[in-house]
Amino acid sequence: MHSTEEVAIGYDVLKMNSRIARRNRNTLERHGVTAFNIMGAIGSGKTLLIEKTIQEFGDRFRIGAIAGDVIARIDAARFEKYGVPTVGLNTGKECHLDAHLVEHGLGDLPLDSLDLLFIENVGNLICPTDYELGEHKRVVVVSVSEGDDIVEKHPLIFSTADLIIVNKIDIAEAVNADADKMVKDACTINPRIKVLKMSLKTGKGFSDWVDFVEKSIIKR
Ligand SMILES: Nc1nc2c(ncn2[C@@H]2O[C@H](COP(=O)(O)OP(=O)(O)OP(=O)(O)O)[C@@H](O)[C@H]2O)c(=O)[nH]1
Ligand SMILES: [Mg+2]
Repeated sequence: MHSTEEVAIGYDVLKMNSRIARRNRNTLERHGVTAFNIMGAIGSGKTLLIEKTIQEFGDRFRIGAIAGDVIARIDAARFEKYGVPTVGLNTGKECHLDAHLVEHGLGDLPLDSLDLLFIENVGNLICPTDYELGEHKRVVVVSVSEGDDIVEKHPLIFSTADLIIVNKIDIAEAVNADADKMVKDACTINPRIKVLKMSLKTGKGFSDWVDFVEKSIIKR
């Protein structure tokens, strides 16, 4: 047996995070930048989604990127090779980005010269849920290879998301996954969520993502 005491630390940390996230959003909007928080488990396809988006929008919109990783600049380097302004943020032992880290990242980006900002969160379906960053849209990328019960097992992150991308449908049969079940689970958890089935490998579903991004753009 052990006794427990309630302390307000967690609440205060999240309250403080939300306050900084609001400040980030104001900063972004002052510069006319629309920001996307790209979340999802390790290896679900977050970096590839952003890379393909940079290639797609190359001439039409000015894109910046923030790559959140526990260590190293491997994903940041993947964005930089397209010549887009990029900041790599390392979280060390933390399994999510937070608004304070992102505020520093915004300070290192030429916001006046950007239209869109893609923030790749640390690979995880749990920790990023509570931490708003100041983004305009919250996107979760899940892969069919995570198992088709992955959505119902992690309801919280989907309950706060604007869009879920069920990715790697090209290998659904090989991994014995039912992508439609994943879609159905997401809609049950969050009837407001938009859902896209996609293969970043074959390009299936990508044009719907392009539409989503374009419709999300904030007015200056
Ligand atoms: N077959 C297939 N492979 C894909 C697809 N999308 C991504 N991949 C592969 O999945 C692997 C992981 O993709 P990333 O984009 O690096 O995944 P991530 O979510 O950024 O991973 P972390 O940053 O480590 O969390 C790479 O080998 C991609 O080529 C897809 O639609 N189909
Ligand atoms: Mg990545």
